[in-house]
Amino acid sequence: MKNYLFGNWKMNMNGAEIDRFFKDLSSGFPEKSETVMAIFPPFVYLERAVKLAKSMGVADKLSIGVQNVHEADKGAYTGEISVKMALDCGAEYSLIGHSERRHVFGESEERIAAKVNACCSRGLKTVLCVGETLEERDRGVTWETIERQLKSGLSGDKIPSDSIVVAYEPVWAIGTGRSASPEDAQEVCGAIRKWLSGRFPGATIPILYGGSVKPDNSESLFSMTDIDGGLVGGASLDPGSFLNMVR
Ligand code: G2H
Repeated sequence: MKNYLFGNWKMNMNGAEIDRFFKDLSSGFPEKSETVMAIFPPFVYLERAVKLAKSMGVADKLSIGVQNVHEADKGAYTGEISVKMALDCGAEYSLIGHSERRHVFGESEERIAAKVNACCSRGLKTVLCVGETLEERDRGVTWETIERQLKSGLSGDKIPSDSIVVAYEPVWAIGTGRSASPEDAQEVCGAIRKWLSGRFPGATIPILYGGSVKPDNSESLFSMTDIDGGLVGGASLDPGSFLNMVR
């Protein structure tokens, strides 16, 4: 299994900051790395990020992804973008079902499944995010929650296993500075691995952990058996921290 480091910039960074990020990143970029890397900028900067990655000579190791897409190809959906548009701008990955989409924007399980299917049918690799709230953890229904999200999100019958990455992001650990302990994260990621082996027999699907990952806790999290890497928010905005976590 390869290692993964994906940076979800959320609604951060402007053009000048992105230019500086890539300049700084390229100067410290590892010549050889086994880590699959991707950055998910706000969609208005997708093309800029793709061009910068190419011009800095890192495009073969660093992919660009989109943080959200609409499931329809086109139409009267003000403010939305389609999978085709994201692909046209050079995106290789999408993030679907992030907790901020589920809980802040009220995305339903059905909509998330429709988005996963739209991405898969168009050839956009998909990071399906799952995670329980603090209330669900306290009620002891962590696994029921994750299993429901996996079952629904991956319910399509034409999902190619090599297009899917699963990110476990406990909602209570996102942007709070409070990461799950490596053991807690491993317990859930191990259960996700087991579930995925039933859904996609023989497939190797990467499982990432996300939620307040930073350079000083990444090593202990990424050393867990069923954690193949990280989906990092805040700490991915700094090129030094990003490279540190890759190393
Ligand atoms: C979880 C994570 C990235 P952060 O949302 O998806 O963000 O690392 O800031 O908790």
